[in-house]
Amino acid sequence: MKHHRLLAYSSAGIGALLLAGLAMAQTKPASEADTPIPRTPVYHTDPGQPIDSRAPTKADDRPAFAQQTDAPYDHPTDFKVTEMTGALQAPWAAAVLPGGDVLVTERLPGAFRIVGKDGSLSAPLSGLDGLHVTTPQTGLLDVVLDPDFARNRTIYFTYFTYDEKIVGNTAIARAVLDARAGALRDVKVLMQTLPLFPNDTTLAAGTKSGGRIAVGPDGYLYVTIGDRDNAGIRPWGVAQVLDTHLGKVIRITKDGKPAPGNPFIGKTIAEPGIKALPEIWAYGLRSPEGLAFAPNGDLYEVEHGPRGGDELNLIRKGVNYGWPLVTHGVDYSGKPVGKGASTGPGMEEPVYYWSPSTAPSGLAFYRGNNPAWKDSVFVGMLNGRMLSRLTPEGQARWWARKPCWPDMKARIRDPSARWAGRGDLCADRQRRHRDQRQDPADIAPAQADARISH
Ligand SMILES: [Ca+2]
Repeated sequence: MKHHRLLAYSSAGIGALLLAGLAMAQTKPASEADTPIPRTPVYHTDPGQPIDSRAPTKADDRPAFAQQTDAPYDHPTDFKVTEMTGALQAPWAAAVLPGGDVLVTERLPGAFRIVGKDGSLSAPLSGLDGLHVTTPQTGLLDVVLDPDFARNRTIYFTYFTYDEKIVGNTAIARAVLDARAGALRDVKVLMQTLPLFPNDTTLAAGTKSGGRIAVGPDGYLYVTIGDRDNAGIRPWGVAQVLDTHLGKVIRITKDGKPAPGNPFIGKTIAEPGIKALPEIWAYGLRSPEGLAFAPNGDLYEVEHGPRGGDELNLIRKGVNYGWPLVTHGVDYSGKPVGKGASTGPGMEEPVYYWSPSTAPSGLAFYRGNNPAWKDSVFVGMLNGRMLSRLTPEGQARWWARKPCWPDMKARIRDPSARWAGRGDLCADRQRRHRDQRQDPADIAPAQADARISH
């Protein structure tokens, strides 16, 4: 039986609002690789030292600049954890509603629920008929509120398509929330990303799906789409090809149209006559799990590398982030990916990377007034089982100088969104049996129960 918990997270009376949920298995997670690298990190919290003492997965890897990886630990501040509910099934994302209730997506089976600030849990909201999100194979992914939600009650969400018993790809929809009636109304599919199917039709739904949404300061929807590759010996090169949405950040209007100013509108790709897809904003991504705007308007993304080389990227218009041509990781077999390059001309470097992998998921920028967390972004870690805090270095580079909460023993899916007065964190506490065998410390009762004070 899986256990999933929604937890409150706060510090010194000035809080953060964080949400996280279920880990979704990759085809071959780094944690199941075949080498002696420990599957679950054992973290150290010595000030000034990296928390993860394992060697990089790619033996000859070199950071492109100082502090691109292995940032030192610094204990930032005390905080406590309070459980809000332990009754969620496979939560994937959450959005905090005005008033403090939390709208949560459960991925499998797909459902929207509202977690009351008193800890109550609603029945699944009605209104999703026709999207097939409650089939066992598919389900819901992210949800965000319209910036004008208080007036228009509009939400945007991602889900998996499902047709003729075959899972498809990530789709984007909107709806109007009627919380009092427990319903979604005016559900409208905005966009179906292409191609409809992965490179391997037996690939599990949700594998390298992307599906994170961020609403830009420009009012457009930015959405990550994973490369939907089965992570075989030869990576599917779709992230480098501009006539698919796979391995991209796309940018669309709230009606699902290509947003004005997108970089590849009207452009042809290598083969004459084949147009680049007009929704593409950036490309060369692998398995993007997090997407969020910083307070200064910059857009950041986190993604799973193959084995090692999980990345934090600063996403800019038209830029190529390199997958699968360059990576700081290696194939699951231990062999190089492609030619084994870590960097290359025209390929944007991650502003920070993790190796070995920790499986970063959601992102949330701190916008509160606790000075200890000023300028911070929080990253939930799945395999890494921690909440990481990153702070800026220089003008544009962010790094994990201050990873926090390394002893959580929980997979953090989506630290999210509203930072006011208190903090909430939804933490998935599912364990893999294999992990339990590997890490005796992890067999102990999770440390994230009910309340923790540090
Ligand atoms: Ca990259």
